[in-house]
Amino acid sequence: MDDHRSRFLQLAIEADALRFGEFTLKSGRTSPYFFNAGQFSSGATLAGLAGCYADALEAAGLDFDLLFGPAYKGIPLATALAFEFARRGRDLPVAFNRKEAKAHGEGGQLIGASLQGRRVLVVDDVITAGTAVREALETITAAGGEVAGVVIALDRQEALDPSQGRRSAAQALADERGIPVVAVATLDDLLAFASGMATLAEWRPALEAYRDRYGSSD
Ligand code: OMP
Repeated sequence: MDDHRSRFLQLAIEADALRFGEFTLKSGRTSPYFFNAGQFSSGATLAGLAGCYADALEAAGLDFDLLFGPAYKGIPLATALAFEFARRGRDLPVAFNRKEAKAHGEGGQLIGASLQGRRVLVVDDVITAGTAVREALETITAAGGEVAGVVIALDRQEALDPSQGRRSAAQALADERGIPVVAVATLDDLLAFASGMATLAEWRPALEAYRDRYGSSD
């Protein structure tokens, strides 16, 4: 497993951002695990996470010139990643949106650098069905940006409707929009990581059963 994958999973477990038990997802599915990026809630944990995103992007060789963090969870992620790239010698513009458009002051829905004519990378936390990321793509296009790709911390590798084929939501999005979707780690990586950790071994059967039921084949 690439270093950034295991480093990210280790960090997520230490920060309590990856939890095991019984969770109801936005899709209504009951999942034996949940990823809560909001638990990366200190400078050091965000810096560690941003390093994992940057390594995954460098490994994937993506080309982009602006970072976009969808409200709310993408905002600190894109900002931390911009700091990390600056630390590595690349100063990138960063922007994000409000959930509610502001009618007074500077107005509008977007904050930060202009998206006009830029190759925009969406920086978000997780893809299950891909609904949240799809909304971000609409915002970017409406603001005159070109979507260069998507980076997420965790790809849950779920098929939208397993009876209709086993393509993952992330892959479906990549095919539909013709853009790369890069994940720091996937459910498969989590399963591999869990086999090497005694404390996670008890959750492996539930994770595998979930993967069998809802998982993609890609
Ligand atoms: P999709 O829009 O279905 O891709 O789901 C992404 C959203 O689901 C995230 O932005 C979260 O609101 C939520 N979520 C998590 O944060 N972590 C998970 O492990 C699973 C979900 C989820 O509900 O599917």
